[in-house]
Amino acid sequence: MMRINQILPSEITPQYTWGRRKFILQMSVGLGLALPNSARSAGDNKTSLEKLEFIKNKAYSTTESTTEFKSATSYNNFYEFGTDKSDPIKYSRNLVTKPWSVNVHGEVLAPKRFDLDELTRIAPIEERIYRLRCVEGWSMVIPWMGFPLSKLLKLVKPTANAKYVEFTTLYRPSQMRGQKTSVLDWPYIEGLRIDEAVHPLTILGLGMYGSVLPNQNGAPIRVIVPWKYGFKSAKSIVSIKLTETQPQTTWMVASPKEYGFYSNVNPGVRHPRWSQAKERRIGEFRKRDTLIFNGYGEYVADLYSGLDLKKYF
Ligand SMILES: Nc1nc2c(c(=O)[nH]1)N[C@H]1C(S)=C(S)[C@@H](COP(=O)(O)O)O[C@H]1N2
Ligand SMILES: [Mo]
Repeated sequence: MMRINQILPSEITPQYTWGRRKFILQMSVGLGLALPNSARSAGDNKTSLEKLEFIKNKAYSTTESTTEFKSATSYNNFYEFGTDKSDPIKYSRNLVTKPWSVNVHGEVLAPKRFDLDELTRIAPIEERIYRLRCVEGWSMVIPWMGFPLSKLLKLVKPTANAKYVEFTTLYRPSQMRGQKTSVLDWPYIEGLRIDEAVHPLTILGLGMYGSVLPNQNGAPIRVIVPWKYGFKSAKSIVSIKLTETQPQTTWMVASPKEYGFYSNVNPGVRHPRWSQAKERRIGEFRKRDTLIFNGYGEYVADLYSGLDLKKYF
């Protein structure tokens, strides 16, 4: 990494953001902005990813051992790049993630488009080591870097009509080859009830394993909802819209009998084509019992008291 002889950004910005700012400064001063995106974001090479400053949030982190970086970045679901687990790492390299912004709008008093730099400064970046459970029956343990979604939502002042939050992924077929096919209705849309969205476990992810997100994991910003099936955690988002009515999510539209709006991890509600009672942790052979709410029941069960989780699956 090139060096520059200027005031350290750490002297002018809070501790938790200066890692990113230092990097951006070095990139623009030392190398110019024409550097191919792949050099910044090749997920198969951890050292090429920009490091993030963060504080560990132990209270919300599992102490289970984390999944290998290599597995978490090469075995992915990101249909924008293809349906094979190995497609995202292969075909996401040329996704341009700078500049990037997220439009936060809808039922809010103060709609705003936030650029990535603003997003990184909303709150201290925390490490949250979360389990991620895919509806397909496998799981991982990933150290995410992010901050609570509630901190962003507060800034735009939701109106009394805001009952749901809708997340939209980038639509850019020229760089997302899967969007030239019709495996799903593009762009990818996911949603949460507002109380789920502002729950302290729900975060916006900016990184993993101490560095920014590799493209295949949803660079530069994604949603992470650890008690729900992985598909609720939309990647590479460009829009957050607060709505009065329940969003039509991509997987509900694709297959309503298989994928409901709630999609809480639930060993008692089978997918029509397979049981959800067991799961396999990537890196292990044995199967383990699936935990209700992916093991986060003590934090989130209250959100669903009185709701029939077989009906609202
Ligand atoms: N935009 C978008 N987001 C997405 C998906 C996708 O295909 N497109 N796949 C989902 C699924 S099914 C899972 S299991 C997780 C996987 O996240 P990971 O690859 O970072 O482990 O991303 C989710 N987010
Ligand atoms: Mo998934």
